[in-house]
Amino acid sequence: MDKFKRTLVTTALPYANGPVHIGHLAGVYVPADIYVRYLRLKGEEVLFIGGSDEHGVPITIKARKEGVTPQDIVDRYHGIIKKSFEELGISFDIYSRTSSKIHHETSSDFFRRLYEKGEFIEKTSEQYYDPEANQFLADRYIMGTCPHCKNPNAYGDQCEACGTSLSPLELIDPHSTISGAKPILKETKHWYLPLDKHEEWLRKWILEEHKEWKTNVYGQCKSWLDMGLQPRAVSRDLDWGVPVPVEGAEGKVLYVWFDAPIGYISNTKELLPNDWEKWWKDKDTRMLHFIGKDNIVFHCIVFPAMLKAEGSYNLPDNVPANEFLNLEGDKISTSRNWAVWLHEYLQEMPGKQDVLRYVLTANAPETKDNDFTWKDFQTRNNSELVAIFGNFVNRALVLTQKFYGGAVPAIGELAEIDRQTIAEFQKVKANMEHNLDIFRFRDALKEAMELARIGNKYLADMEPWKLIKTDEVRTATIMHVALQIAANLAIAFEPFTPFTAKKLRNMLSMSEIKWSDLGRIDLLKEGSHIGQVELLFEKIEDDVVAFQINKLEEAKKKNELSNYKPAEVKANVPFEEWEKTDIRVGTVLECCKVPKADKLLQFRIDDGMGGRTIVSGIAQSYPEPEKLVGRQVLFIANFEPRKLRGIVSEGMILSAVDADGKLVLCEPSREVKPGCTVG
Ligand code: B3M
Ligand code: ZN
Repeated sequence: MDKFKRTLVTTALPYANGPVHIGHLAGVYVPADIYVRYLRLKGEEVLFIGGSDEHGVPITIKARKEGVTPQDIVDRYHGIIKKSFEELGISFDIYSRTSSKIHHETSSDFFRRLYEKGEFIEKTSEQYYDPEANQFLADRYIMGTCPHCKNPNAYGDQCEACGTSLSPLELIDPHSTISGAKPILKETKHWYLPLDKHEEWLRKWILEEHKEWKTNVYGQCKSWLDMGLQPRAVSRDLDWGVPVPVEGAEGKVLYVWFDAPIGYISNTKELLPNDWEKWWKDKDTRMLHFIGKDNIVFHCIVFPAMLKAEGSYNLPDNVPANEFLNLEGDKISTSRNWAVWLHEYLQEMPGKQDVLRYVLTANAPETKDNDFTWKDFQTRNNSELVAIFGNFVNRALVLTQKFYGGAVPAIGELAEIDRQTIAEFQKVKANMEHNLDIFRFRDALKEAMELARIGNKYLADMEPWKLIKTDEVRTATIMHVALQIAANLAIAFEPFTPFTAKKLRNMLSMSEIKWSDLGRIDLLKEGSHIGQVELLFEKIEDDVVAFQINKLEEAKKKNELSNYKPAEVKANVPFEEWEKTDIRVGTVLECCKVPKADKLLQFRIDDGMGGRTIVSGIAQSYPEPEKLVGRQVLFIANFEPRKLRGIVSEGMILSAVDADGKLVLCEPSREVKPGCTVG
C-alpha cells in the first residue's frame, strides 16, 4: 500500500434484470464494503464505486416477455437494487447505472478512441437472422433441439436440460423465439479486440508481476492464458445498448461486456466531474475490482487489455474475486427462484442487516464454494452474536449502570490477569490488519470476535457482580477494563457490522473512532457517562427460520411443477392383454386411516355388487380421509386380492401422480352408477 496514495474500489455491476441475492452479497458487496470501511477508518483516501449493468440480451428478453420496454425493466430493478444496498449499509460513494447519458458518452468515446487508434480488427461472419422480424438473433433468441440430449427447448448458447454450452449452429431445427420463423444465415460485420496481440504483456503482468493475487484468480488467469487468447467481438446486432459510434454500424451496439466495465469510469466521472482522472490515471492510485469468480476473465484479461489499448489508464492492482455461495446445498438460481433475495430479507427481518452481514462474512466463499443454510444463520446469531458479542457488551454496560450510575469507574492498579487480558486483546489489531490487507475477511472477523470472547471470558472469570460486595476498588478496575474492551469492539466491528458498531458507539458516547485507536485502553475517560443500554442482538427463534425454509421449499415445489417432464411411456401392451384389466367405478362408503401405517387408507366401496374393501397407499395426499366419503373413484376390480397390514384388499384404486409426487384420485366427470365399467 505504501507506494499508493489512494484506493479506487469497484464492485461488479449487477445486471438490472432481477434483484440481488445473498450470493452476490457474499461474493462481492459485503467484502468490498468491509474493505472500504476499514480503509476509511484508517483515514485513507478511498473511493467506492458501484452501479447497475443495464444492457445485455437477458434484459431485452425479460422486457419482451412482460410486454414492456427494456428501460422499464432496468428502471424497476435498478431502483430495487440501489435501495436494498443502501439499507444493508453498502457504503458506495456512488451507485449509478449504465443507461445514463454520461455512460453512453463515456463508453462510446472509449470505443471511438480504440477504433481510431486501430486497436480493433473488423470481421464479417455469418449469423442467424430472423427473416420475419428482420433482425439478427442473439444466441438466447434462438431455440431448437439439443444435439446431445434431444431436449427440444435448448437455447442457442446452452441446453439447460443437460448443461452443455452450445453454439446456435449446433441446434437441430432452430427457430426464432421472436417470430417463430426458421432463421437464415446472413453476413454481418463486427469489431473485435485482438486479445491474442495482448497475450504477451498480459502473461508477464499477471503471471510474473501479480503472483500475490488470490490463488483462485491467478489459477483461472493462468489457464486462460495457457489456452491462448483469441480475438473477442466487442459489438452485437441488437437494439438495446450503446450504439457503435462508427459509420456503417447501424443496428449494432457495444457488447455488454465492453461497456459494463467502462461503467466504473462513467460513474466516477458522474460523481467527480472535475477530479475523476486522478482516480483512474495517477500512478499513485491503486485500483481494486471486487467480483465473483464468473467475472474473472473480464476483469483480469479483457478490461485490462481495453485499458492498455486506450493507453492512459491504470491497470488494476488486485482483483480479489470470490467463489460461489450455495443455498441449502443447492446452487443459487434466479430462474429457479432458489435464492434469498436481499430486498425480501430486509423486509422480513427488519433491523437484522448486521446479522446477514456477519453470517455472510463468517461463511464467505473466499477460497472455495460455501453453503448458506438458515440453520447456520440461526446458530451464528444465537451462539455467536447474541451469546458472545451481545452478552459481553450487555453485561459490561448493565453493571456499569447498576454499580456506577452509568459513569466509567476509575482504574486502579492492574493485576496480572488484567495485564494478560489487555496483552491478549492488543494482539487482535495486528491480526485483523494482516487478514484485512490480504482480503481474508472471514479470518479478520474471527479476530474481531476473539476480542468479544476475551471480554466475555474476563467478566465470567472475574465475576464483578459478586466481587462488588467485597472489593469495590478491584471491581472498579475490572469494570473499567471491560468497558475499554467494549469500546474496542465498536472499532473492530465497524467494517463488518456497522449498524451495531454505531449503536455501541452511541451507548458508550464515543464520538469519533479511528482504526489506530484499536488496542488502546484509554478510549473511555474515567467519569464519562454511557447512554441508554440496549440489546445489540436478539435471539432468532425457530419459527422465524422455519418460515424461511418453508418459503424455499415452496419455491422448489413451484419450480418442479413448472419444469415437469412426464415419465417415459412403458413398453406397448397388445390389446388382448390390456382387455384383461377390468376397471370399474365405485362410490366411497367409508374411508379411514390404517392404524400404524402412515401411507395407507382403508376404503369400503359400493361397487354395485355388494361392496368391497380396498387398501390404498394415498394417505399422505389425503390427510382427511373422512372427506372422501360419497366421492366416486376408479378401481381395478380384478386385481388379485392381497393382504396389507392384515386387511384383505380387493382391488386397486387409481390415482394420478402429480409432478410434486402428490397422488390425486381419478373420478368420472359426472356421477355414474356404481359398478360401471371403464374402457
Ligand atoms: N453484470 C455480470 C454479473 O453480474 C456483469 C458484471 C459486470 S461488471 C463490469 O455477473
Ligand atoms: Zn441437452
